[in-house]
Amino acid sequence: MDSFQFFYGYIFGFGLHHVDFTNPHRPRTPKFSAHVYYNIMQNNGFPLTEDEKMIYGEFKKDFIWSSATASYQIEGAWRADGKGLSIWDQFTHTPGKIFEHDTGDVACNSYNKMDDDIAALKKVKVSHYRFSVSWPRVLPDGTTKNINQAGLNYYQRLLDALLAANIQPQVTLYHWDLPQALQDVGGWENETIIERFRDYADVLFQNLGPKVKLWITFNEPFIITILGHVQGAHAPGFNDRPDTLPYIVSHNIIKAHAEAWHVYNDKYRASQKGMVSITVNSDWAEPRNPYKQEDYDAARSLVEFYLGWYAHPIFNGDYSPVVKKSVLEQSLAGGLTKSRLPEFTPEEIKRINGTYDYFGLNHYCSVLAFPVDFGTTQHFEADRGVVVISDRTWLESGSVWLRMTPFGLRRLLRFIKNEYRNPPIIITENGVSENGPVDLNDVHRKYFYEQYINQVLKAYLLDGVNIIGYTAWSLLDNLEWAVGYTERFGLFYVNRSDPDLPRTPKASVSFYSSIISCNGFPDPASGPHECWNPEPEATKEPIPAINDVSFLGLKLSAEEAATGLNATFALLIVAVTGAVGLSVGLLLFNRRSKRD
Ligand code: PNW
Repeated sequence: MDSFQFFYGYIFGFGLHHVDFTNPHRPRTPKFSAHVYYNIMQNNGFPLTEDEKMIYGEFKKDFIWSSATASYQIEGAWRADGKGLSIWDQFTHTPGKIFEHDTGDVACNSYNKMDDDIAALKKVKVSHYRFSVSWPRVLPDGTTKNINQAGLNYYQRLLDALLAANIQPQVTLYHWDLPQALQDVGGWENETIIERFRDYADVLFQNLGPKVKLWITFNEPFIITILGHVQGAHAPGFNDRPDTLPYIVSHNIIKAHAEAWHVYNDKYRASQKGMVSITVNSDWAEPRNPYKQEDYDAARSLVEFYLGWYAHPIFNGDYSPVVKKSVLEQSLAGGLTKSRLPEFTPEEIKRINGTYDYFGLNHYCSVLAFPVDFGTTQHFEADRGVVVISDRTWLESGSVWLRMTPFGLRRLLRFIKNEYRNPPIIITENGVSENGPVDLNDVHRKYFYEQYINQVLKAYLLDGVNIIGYTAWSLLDNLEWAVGYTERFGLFYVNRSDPDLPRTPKASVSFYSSIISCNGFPDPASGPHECWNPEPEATKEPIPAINDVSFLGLKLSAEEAATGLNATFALLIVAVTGAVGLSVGLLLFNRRSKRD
């Protein structure tokens, strides 16, 4: 209990119980820590919580099991066969934008390595493959004035190869590679883009539609808006109007989505019988302090401004009341007479509402939210009024923004069920990265997929969420946007130091493939199960080091070559003769001592 602390008297309370020293009876009250300690003693340790316990069971029949990529991240062939330039070609070729000046010029060369990609998909045993179409490959200047048949042919060949392998396509129309020609006239800021996007969608539905049953109009409007038009970390790289630009861009994206959906609905649905929707991404947010109502409100606000920004107009009609209220109040606080959030007309609300055939969700992680008053600042962040942090006990990944928080996926799925009247949900992305040395035995990814997919199973079996599909991001290590090739999300490792860019399965491949074969998690108590057959470790093939280089006829890692070069230069200053021999000697010594 709190007691006398010598020099400090009674100002520090070390106790599990608070003692009221102003009261002559010295009453004792247990603090929260007393309850925590009591539970530890009761349990004789730390048993798994309900959240952490695995459940066993199967997903729906005909569940969609998929893996995903995106055109700019894998295709390469940036100027092949009449392709136009995209804003990502422009952005990656602008000095200082991408880590180590990486570009998608070659990427995984999937434009020329279709067979390898199909072989990889077969190895994972997915039922579906999610890829995106490069708009400027099909329409080089973004408009239908000039349709690039060679570009269309590539996607036709890909669809044929997938169907021949009994893999169904999920096609994304827009995964961020806007034709540069359209950016030159204002990109997503210019509302004529709504028509341009509708026409582009029409071309794809007409030409590819007979072979496609699942369409995604936009991938992650939030990231397009915030990273591309508020922070400037993604193409087109704007950060000069964080008060208005995000709202204008998002407004046009939502309308463009709706128009594309209507084109499909009016012209193609009857004959092609597919489904069209949008993929929104969202973190899940918990209150930083679970004893503060303001933190609950902040967590709610975060999700409303993330998922809800797009989902509310499309699934419920109009912007969410939380978003409307916050942007209006902050606009007025800044001395404006009306909200910076554009309004939909009643006709527009009607036209947008209901333009979905399922709910496409990308999810990676959760955060802890709390409110911050930004005063009169006119900025998207100030409108939202929320700051987020992570819990340091959450496992890290190869990306700073991504910590492993499987529990959040189930909660987000439940939120979608309750908020948007239980739509069918396809998880169109979920995955984890590593960076640094290559280790094909990716235990962290196996753990990630096991834990996250198990939470999806709980959402389905215990919460009645109508989940119809799951997609692992990503099939291949690929260009991770502004961080280049350093953060690797792939089920397959792509050796970039070999010009052939070979794909090698990581251990997670056979693990994910077992979940797919079992359509869930079979109970080990009733086993063994034939479907559950993950290989204990990744292939024993030698692991190629990244950036292998030749130095004096030796095959060395970049690091070793640098040691050799430095030694060579240093010794050259002292004496030219013998320097090379000595540096090679040093190098070999260095290598051996590392091995030892
Ligand atoms: C998604 N964040 O992007 C994209 O759809 C993929 O192209 C990408 O490779 C993948 O996730 C992994 O990053 C995101 O900062 C980018 O929260 C950033 C965030 C989330 C998703």
